[in-house]
Amino acid sequence: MEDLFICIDHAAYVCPDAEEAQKYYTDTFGWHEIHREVNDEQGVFEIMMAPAAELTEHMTQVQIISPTREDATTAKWLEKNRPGLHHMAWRVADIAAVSKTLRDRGVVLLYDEPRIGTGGSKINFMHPKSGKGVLIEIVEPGKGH
Ligand code: MC0
Repeated sequence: MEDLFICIDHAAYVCPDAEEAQKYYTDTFGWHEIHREVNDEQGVFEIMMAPAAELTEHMTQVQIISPTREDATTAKWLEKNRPGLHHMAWRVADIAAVSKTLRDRGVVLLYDEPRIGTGGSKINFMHPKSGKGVLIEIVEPGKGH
C-alpha cells in the first residue's frame, strides 16, 4: 500500500485569544512565531509556532487559532469545549490524489474540492467519524508555507 502522509504538518490549538497563548508559549517554551494570518473563509486568526526559528523539512508546527466570528466552526467548538487541541494536520504531496484514495477507502472529506489554508496551502478535513474521533486535516503546502 502506497504511503499517503508525509508527516504531521501541524497540530491546532484553539482558544479565544491566540496572541495571549502565543505570548505564553514564547515566554515559557521558547517557541518561535513562523507565520500569522487571518483566514476569512474559515473565520480564524492563526499564529503558527515552531520549536526552532528555522523550520527543518519535517518539523511539526503548532497552529494557535482563535475564531474571528461567532459563526466560525471553532467558535461553535469553543462553546462546547475548553480551549485545547482541535485537530491534527497531515502533510501530503498531492491533495487531489490523496483525496481520491481516501474517498475510495470510504473516508468522508468535508469539502468537495480543497480550500485555501495557511500560507496558500490546499486543505481539506476528514469528518471526525472518519478520523476515529479526531478531526484530521490534510494539507498540501503552498509556496508561502
Ligand atoms: C466536532 N467534533 C469533533 C470536533 N469538532 N471531534 C473531534 N475534534 C473536533 N475538533 C465532533 C462532535 O463531537 C460531534 O460528535 C460531531 O463532530 C459533530 O459536531 P458538532 O459540534 O455538531 O459540529 P458540526 O458538525 O457543526 O461541525 C463539526 C465539523 C466542523 C468537524 C464538521 O468543525 C468543520 O467543518 N471543521 C472543519 C473546518 C475547521 O475546523 N476549520 C477551523 C480550522 P458526535 O459523536 O457527538 O456526533 S481552519 C485551519 O485549520 C486552516 C486555517 C489551516 O490549517 O490552514
